Amino acid sequence: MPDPGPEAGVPHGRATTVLVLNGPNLGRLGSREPEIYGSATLADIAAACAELGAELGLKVDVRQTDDEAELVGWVHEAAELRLPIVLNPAAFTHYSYALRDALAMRTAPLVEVHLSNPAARESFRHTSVVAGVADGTIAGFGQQSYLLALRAVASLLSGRTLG
Ligand code: CA2
Repeated sequence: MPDPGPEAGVPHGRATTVLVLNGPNLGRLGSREPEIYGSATLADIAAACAELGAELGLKVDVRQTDDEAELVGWVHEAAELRLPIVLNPAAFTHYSYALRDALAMRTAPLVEVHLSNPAARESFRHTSVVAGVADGTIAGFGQQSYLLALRAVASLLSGRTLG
């Protein structure tokens, strides 16, 4: 792939694209365990992200896969094009060093999100191998976690996050 240049992923009068990437089983949201994950489907979340993205001047590209290799491929794409990522790695959060290594190659903002609060659940969910390479993590707010993450990306892109 050709070098995307120093300004790739940064707006020039057109919206920056944010990849909103979702790992295994999240395509089945809304069907089971609403007390843990809420009743919104991934399509509902995608629609809410698109609406907020438009307000923030961001184009939102929501994807889901059950396949680790496909997710790693999308992260490579984001790294090459310098696109910001909002990522719910789902179960990959807790053990995918391949995903972590791919994420470590990127330079644009990365916000990890979870619908539930993994820290308040089983001990195997207390470790995120992704968190250490993310700009930050938002967890426990259902579909609002994604919207808060988009706001964090907008803030990071404008350089205002810690101000
Ligand atoms: O809370 C989150 O967003 C999680 O990333 C969800 C993952 C879980 O492994 C993480 O520890 C926390 C699980 C996603 C399962 O998706 C479902 C979809 C439909 C019905 C039930 C679960």
